[in-house]
Amino acid sequence: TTRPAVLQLLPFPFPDAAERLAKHYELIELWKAADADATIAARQDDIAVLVTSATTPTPAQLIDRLPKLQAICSMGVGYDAIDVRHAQQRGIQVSNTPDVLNDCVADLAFGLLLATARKLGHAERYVRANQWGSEAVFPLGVKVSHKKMGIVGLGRIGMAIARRASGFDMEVRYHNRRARTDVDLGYEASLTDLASWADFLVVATVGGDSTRNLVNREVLQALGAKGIIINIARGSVIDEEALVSTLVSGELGGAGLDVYVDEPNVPDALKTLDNVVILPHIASATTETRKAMADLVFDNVDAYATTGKVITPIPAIA
Ligand code: 8YV
Repeated sequence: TTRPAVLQLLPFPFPDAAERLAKHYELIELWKAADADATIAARQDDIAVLVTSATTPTPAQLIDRLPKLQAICSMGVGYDAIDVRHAQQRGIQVSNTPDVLNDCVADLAFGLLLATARKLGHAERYVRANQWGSEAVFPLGVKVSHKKMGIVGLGRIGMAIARRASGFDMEVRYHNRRARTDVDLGYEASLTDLASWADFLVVATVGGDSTRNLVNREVLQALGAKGIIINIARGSVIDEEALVSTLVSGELGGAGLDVYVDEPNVPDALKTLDNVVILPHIASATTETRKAMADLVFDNVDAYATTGKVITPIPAIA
């Protein structure tokens, strides 16, 4: 009899991860297959576990090609690329990798804030272009310490960002669908009011349909010509067309972005603006954190193989 198989959709940065998988399952590394469709068709009845990631499309159409699928284990905390509701309706467990990446994502939120407010990217280009010492005086940035930070989505990553803000003597308020009862931070029921109050607005929500275009033109205009928006969540949370036009028009002061609507495609207008810092979705991309994420993926697979339950299940989606 063939061993139950794990269908792994993407290469992981750590070779030992694959060895760990092989302990319980036959490993099918889909990206190595000459014909991915044929590989899935040939092994569909053996595949018990699917290993994917927060940014690897895992739609219902793929899930339903695997009639014996019992668990989907994803690398990453976000799950908007996975049809979790459909999987759960089929009784398939879905796991992600929460918490292990909170520090790095929150660190990068501050890296983006400092880089945008103090114009670090622009300054680097200024020096590399031998402009220092020329008539082109480098422009002043804005102070970060003691300013007002609005956090959109005060979850585990949002709380890590709030802790860092206290180290910068910043005042923090937040917007969620509902106020939290376990934090002593100010709550704004209106996102527009939060944006009007804040000097800096940091987007830390989940992605997907529930938050699509949550930060719209009105919110961006309320943040205003001296305001800066930081996005370490998902590009879909901000109306990207409104973001570009308010940055170009000067209605919005600046943006520090790690995520975009159609990655890896970044709107060209953003690449020409000196009041914008643009990064290639690297918030969790450190050796330590990606290793911890990969380990947690395979801990989930191991746990499923030995107990029938994943360790970090995504909560049931109604
Ligand atoms: C990575 C992420 O892009 O965790 C997430 O939701 O977006 C990032 O950590 C993802 O994990 C792919 O490896």
